[in-house]
Amino acid sequence: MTNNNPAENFPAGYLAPEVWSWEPGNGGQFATINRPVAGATFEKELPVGKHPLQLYSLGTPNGIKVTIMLEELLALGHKEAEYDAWLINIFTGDQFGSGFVDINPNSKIPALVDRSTSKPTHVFESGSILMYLARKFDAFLPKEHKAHTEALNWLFWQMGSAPFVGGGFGHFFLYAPIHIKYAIDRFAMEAKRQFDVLDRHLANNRFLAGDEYSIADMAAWPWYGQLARNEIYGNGGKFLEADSYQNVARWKDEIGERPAVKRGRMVNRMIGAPSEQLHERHDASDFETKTQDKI
Ligand SMILES: N[C@@H](CCC(=O)N[C@@H](CS)C(=O)NCC(=O)O)C(=O)O
Repeated sequence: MTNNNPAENFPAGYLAPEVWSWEPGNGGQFATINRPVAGATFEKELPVGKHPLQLYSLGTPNGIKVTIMLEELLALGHKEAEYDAWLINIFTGDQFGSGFVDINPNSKIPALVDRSTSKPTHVFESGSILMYLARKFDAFLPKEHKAHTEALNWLFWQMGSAPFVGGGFGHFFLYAPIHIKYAIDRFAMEAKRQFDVLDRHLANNRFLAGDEYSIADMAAWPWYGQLARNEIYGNGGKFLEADSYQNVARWKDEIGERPAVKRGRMVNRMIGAPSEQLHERHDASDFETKTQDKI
């Protein structure tokens, strides 16, 4: 702490103690579920469907990276990419059930189990899942040396940058119980800087790895594309003037038109128009028959 004058702190009078202690229920969106310790809080087996790939997720930006990839793989004709997508509602604490924690000890969606291997393979971290699927199906990760490296550069860039957009900007703009100018200014500046990084790169590149659409685009679009479409964090995209980044706008429109992207973003989605919410996906036909407006 650089400011040790409690009167100037927020809330006034606050002085950070030498050792932090947990006060549950600070009023924020995740206050009732987040804790400073890891591990399961209750016993619950996860359901298992008929397909080789079992996805346990929610239709957040990190979640739909994976459903977009799976839908793209299926669109390419990879039948072994068929999957069951089960809903993990992080707002009610499903991520702390023993079955989920067994797959992802970090208690965050998305988590994938590949049951086509001799023993089921557990995969967590959205970037790791994208790489796992790209390698398994030899798709959406360019082979040419430079493009391959660029795809991984931008994939890892996105994985490192997302917490500033989500946990930083999104949290303090939408989820925090109060608006703190300092926090919003700090993270809005960083989010805009990231948009500018993308915009300058996309001025000379159709996709993040160059000419080839790749897992790097699938990782970045759910964040920057959806933020620019004002589909996450309320009117956060407007607040950041995300539509002023014209190369990002061109890229987000092109990717947003892909049928697999349109399908992928519906899976495990719990907000927005009922016709765009497919809470669980077990069959390709579910997009026609099982959206929330039809059941
Ligand atoms: N780095 C992880 C982040 C995953 C993540 O933050 N997931 C959020 C939803 S987007 C979550 O499960 N939050 C639940 C919680 O924090 O308890 C990844 O990319 O997979």
